[in-house]
Amino acid sequence: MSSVPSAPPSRDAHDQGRAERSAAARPARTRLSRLAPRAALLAVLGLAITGCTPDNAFTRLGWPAPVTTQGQVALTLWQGSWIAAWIVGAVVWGLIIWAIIFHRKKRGSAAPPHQVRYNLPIEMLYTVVPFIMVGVLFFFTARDENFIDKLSARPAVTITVVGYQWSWEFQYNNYPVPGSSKGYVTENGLPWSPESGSAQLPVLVIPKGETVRFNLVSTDVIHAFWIVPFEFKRDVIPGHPNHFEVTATKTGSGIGHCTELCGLYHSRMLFKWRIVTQAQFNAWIHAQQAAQQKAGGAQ
Ligand SMILES: [Cu+2]
Repeated sequence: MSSVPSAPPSRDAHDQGRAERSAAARPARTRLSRLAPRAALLAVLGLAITGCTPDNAFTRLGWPAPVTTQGQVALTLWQGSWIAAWIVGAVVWGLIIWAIIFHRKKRGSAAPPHQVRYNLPIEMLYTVVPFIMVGVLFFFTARDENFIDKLSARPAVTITVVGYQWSWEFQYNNYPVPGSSKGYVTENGLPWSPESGSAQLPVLVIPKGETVRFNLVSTDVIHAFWIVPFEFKRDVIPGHPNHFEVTATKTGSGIGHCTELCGLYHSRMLFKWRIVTQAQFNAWIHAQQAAQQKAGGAQ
């Protein structure tokens, strides 16, 4: 009886397989190591292009130019996610092409290419790496969501947005109108119609550079409040007030939407929005106060 234990035959076969594999992989590896810096350079160039070129629909990947600090954060998350997706895509495509080129069946050989299975390090790699990627995306999403959802203790302007079938009412709670039914500046209007078009839509005016809080309430069904370049929308739910804040970074105007199918005239549930300078806002709100006090309520 021999005292030297013999290695199991499968181990020999495994070692041999590994030796063959490493011999075959050597030229591929040198080529890969030459390609890697170029791929890295391309990735850095991609980042530089997105960061340095003028702000346009292409670099924003289809998004409109944001008009608030919160919108800018959402846009950066959108762009960052695309850059991450492209880098992952490039690595995966690179590996696929590498496998196709360097691990195909050899010409003139009847045998199939070397078959590999149960490679623990590789299996661990492709299990752990996706977890890391999800973790990274989760981190940036949670961080930005917290920023976008943050409510300040003392917003400069508070507006209660009332959604109803099929229009909006904007209540400027901190701007009193003595003697009116609501007691503060209230803007309302009519849904879009074929006769009057946008002429009678309600108007929302907010100042640039100030914290504006929106309190969202509904009197009937679920609506959703959406100003496209806010890069943000939020549901307006009966019995469940929602809130959010923005700080506008530029002046502008446009049409806001209801973005939750709420019935027959959902598509007509529009409003006009304007972001104006603080001086213009003050002039506008004083004019509204005077006009509404004269009229004895909402105009
Ligand atoms: Cu609606």
